[in-house]
Amino acid sequence: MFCFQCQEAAKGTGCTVKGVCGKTDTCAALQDALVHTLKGISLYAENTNADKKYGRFVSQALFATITNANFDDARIYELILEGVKLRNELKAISGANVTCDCANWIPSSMADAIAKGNSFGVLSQENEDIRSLRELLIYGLKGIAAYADHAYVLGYEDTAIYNHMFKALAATTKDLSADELVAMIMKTGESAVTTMALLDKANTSTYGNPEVTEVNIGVGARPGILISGHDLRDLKDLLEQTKGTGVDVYTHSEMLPAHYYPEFKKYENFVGNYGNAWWKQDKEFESFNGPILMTTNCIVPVRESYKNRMFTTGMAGYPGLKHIADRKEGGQKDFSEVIALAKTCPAPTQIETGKIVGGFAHAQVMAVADKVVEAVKAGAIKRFVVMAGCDGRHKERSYFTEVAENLPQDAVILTAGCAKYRYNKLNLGDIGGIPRVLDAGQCNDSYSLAVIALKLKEVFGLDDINKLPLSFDIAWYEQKAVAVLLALLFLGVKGVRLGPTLPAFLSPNVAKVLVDNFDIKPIGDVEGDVAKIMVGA
Ligand code: FSO
Ligand code: SF4
Repeated sequence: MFCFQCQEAAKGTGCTVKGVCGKTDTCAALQDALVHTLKGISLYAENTNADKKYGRFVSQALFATITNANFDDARIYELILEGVKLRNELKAISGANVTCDCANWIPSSMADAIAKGNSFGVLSQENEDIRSLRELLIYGLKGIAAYADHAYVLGYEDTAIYNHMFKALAATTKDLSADELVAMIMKTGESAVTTMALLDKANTSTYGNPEVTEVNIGVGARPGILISGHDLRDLKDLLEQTKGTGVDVYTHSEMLPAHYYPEFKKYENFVGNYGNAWWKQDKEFESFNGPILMTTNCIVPVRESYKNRMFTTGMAGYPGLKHIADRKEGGQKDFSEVIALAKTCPAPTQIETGKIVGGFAHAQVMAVADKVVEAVKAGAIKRFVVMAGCDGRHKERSYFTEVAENLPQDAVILTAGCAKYRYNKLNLGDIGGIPRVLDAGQCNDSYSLAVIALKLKEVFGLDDINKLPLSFDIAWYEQKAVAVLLALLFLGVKGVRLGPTLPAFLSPNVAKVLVDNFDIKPIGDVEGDVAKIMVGA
């Protein structure tokens, strides 16, 4: 295997024996064979007016290959078989004669698919710059795919997003120049903005606009179910089905922002958030005592002690865990087994107490825009620092906690994604009632931060987003963060600091293109970075 798609790639170069994430070499090969198949679908779909079902499939299958989403060989192989079937349908519809292997291969067995993945993996492209550009493109698409699937689940789709996915995936099979690939990457940034905007519309139209909320981080005395991942519709079904059963529902990691939505506040058994970011789950799932439902990534290698009470659903998967089937159209998923199990479990063990505050998505911030603008004009707020993205295991990530602690009192942190767990319990105070850490929501809600920035640009009458008193100090881990980064670049944001390390998939030449054109920089030492951030350097 060779995989270097996430920030924790072994030795900062790539996982070759087994993923640091736990992905086995067979699963990695199957995922590579799946992406190969999706390229075949795309080569036919890009020139046909393909039905939405093809775009939906490509989104869901790409989503399954995101870091920590699906470790289940059998499920990935099923997706390959389904993909080949859909590709052959499109082949017949288009009547085109495409010679690429990805457009024609037919797996005879799982072993055959593994062999295919091994011969068409990342390293099959020998030119390191072309490899780097193609993979950057694919990783951006994976992030978009995840967000597009969340929007689809809520009934929101946009064929332009699917069409771009086809074009871009097809582009990775063609003999394109570096410049042409860079242009496709920029278009992918545009598509990431469109997709995050669509998901924002889906979430807020369905569940209301997030509002300022205090979230309990302690526990109650009743048994509970812990829901993690990003899928809000799964949460809605679970809340409906646990109502009046005596079972409480808690969020973990990226599900925390669900508490900010008016629709979910209606449930008296939706009691709080348990624990921290995804990578601490091996300890926190143990002490939670009750069932855990993973709706999306991030799953870490599952311990025996809670294996029997952990479930996956949607595109998440893990061998040996029970998988809750998809809902029938218009219906709900059936969580009765999860609820029945919860009733036999003790209440969660308390690991902390208190509250955290969040809910500062665009509508809520706009509602207090006057106050914010006044604080900037009066000099009470000197700088906004976007510290969105992901958390992860690396010790170097304490950098982000220390930056948060060391920023002067007149700096406000704008956050989204699980990166927030590095500083959202620090009690950094407020500026005239405006908290110094404003949490917009999940990683996809980075879109909200962009909307807020564009609004501030308008209010201050500026012609360039980079003239705002705004800096970006982004933590990344997996491919959704790549999509968010490409979206920022498309929006013209310059000078983003990226850490804890730069992506292993950027070759020196491609990294140089990003530095030269967008002034992307690696994080440095805390003191130096804080000083530079405060003067916009
Ligand atoms: Fe975190 Fe995982 Fe949301 Fe990612 S839970 S790391 S960017 O999947 O998706 O922020
Ligand atoms: Fe390694 Fe990350 Fe790939 Fe997992 S997803 S195999 S940790 S590079």
